[in-house]
Amino acid sequence: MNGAESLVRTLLASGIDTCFANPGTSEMHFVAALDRVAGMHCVLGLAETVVTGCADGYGRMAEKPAATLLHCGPGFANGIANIHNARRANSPMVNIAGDHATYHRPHDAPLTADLEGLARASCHWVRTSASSSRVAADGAAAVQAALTPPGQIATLILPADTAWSEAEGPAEPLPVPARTLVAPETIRAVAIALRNGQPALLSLTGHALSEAGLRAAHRVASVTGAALRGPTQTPRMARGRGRPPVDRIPYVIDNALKVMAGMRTVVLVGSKPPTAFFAYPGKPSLLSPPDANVMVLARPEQDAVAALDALADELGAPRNVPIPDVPLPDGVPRGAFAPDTFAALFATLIPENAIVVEDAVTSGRALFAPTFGAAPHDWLQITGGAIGCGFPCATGAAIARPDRKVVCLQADGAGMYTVQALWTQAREKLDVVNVVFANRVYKILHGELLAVGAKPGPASNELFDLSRPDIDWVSLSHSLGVEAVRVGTLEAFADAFRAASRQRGPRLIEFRIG
Ligand SMILES: Cc1ncc(C[n+]2csc(CCOP(=O)(O)OP(=O)(O)O)c2C)c(N)n1
Repeated sequence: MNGAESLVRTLLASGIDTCFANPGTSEMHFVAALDRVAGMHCVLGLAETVVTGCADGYGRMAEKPAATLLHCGPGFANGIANIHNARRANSPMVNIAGDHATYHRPHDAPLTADLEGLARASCHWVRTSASSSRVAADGAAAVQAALTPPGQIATLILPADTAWSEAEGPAEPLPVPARTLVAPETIRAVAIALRNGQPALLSLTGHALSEAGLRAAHRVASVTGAALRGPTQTPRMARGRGRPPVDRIPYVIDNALKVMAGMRTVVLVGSKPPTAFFAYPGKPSLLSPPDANVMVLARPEQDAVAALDALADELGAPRNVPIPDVPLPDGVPRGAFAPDTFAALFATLIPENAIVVEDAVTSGRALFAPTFGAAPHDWLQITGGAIGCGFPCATGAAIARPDRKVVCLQADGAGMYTVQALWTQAREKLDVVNVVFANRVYKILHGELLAVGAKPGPASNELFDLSRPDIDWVSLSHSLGVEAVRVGTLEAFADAFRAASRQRGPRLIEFRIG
């Protein structure tokens, strides 16, 4: 058996059965090993940023890593933006990055690059296999690193000769550390701070946004009056009817500051101190009032759910606190697209148990509160601000959970970064309804220009405008194998969305705005 086969067998033994790939010559022995060993679902992505975005969505929904197969430094570099989003989501991921044979590197052939440097800059764990006999053990260590709480990006670099030379055999899976428990004195200290009755906010992320985590946080809120907030961009959150209605910290800094204003205690539950997305002249970076007491209940790698429940017990909260019924917005919105009327409509359309993946930028701003009363669903957002996460993340989520409907809400500018993922959805016959908000402009950047104190002019108009030519999403989608329709009103959208949801398989709805 060669090193590549020892690695494929090790990955399978460690529970990895899905590989998102865009291979090249240095990965040929890995591909040949995939031919010899049954059990790996191999999924082709037509750009590395699609491959890594798929692995992100997969990791968030499967709660275990997929492997990616990437080609040398340039291929890895193409994948970094969505590795970055995955890292911010604490998605588990194992990248197998093929590279030149060890003896070929000194000759500086065209694809030679500082692959290890690129990987170190973007991943939690990086190792270059030194020999074919090490590959299997390195593979097992990579999976262990990826599964180490709260979830990590591991990259194993595989020089071609370590893949094709003789190896002894696969390695056994390595033990995965459990989430550590929060110390009782930390829980008591937070309870004391919350008992003083002054305005407090719990900033939740990671598995604190699971249904169990949100229910535990809801118990804490019921006896302390503390506000609950998720991050501006949530990795995955259990939402809808029967789940505590928790909003996120707004993106727009003035709105975020309003949410945080007057807070005397801010409790971090798996999260970092709430921070503005960008610096704006004359505005603070940190969103909590400067004199607030910022306390850590649980670090990201700790068991935040157990900590929240222990905190609720310490505070004497009842075990079961009823979740308020949040009514759906009144009326059936009609007419042209607007973020708030779309949100009110979408709340009535979310399929039961759907996975909603959102990279909708300005079109998605108003979606959270109106959908509190929607059918139960999970919501995944672009976590690292590197736009172009939606299509691939939805693709990976659909592969992880073929039993659930996936809805991808995608802004058009962001969508053009990774539109190739639609082809993978068609190839894999995935059950995804893609909605593209075709406003034909980088709308957010007009607001950002003003927010940093600059003025619009010919250059900004030219650089933010996506028309001339208009992108024809229906033709584009058809050419990639996904049936598509165009709508221009909310009522037409509702009809198209219901029709798409009734069928299995990928669909795209272009919502023409303006
Ligand atoms: C990888 C990456 N490149 C560039 C940007 C800067 N950027 C932020 S939003 C944006 C445009 C978003 O436009 P669109 O997706 O059409 O959404 P809209 O603003 O129209 O709602 C750009 C280019 C970014 N965030 N990430």
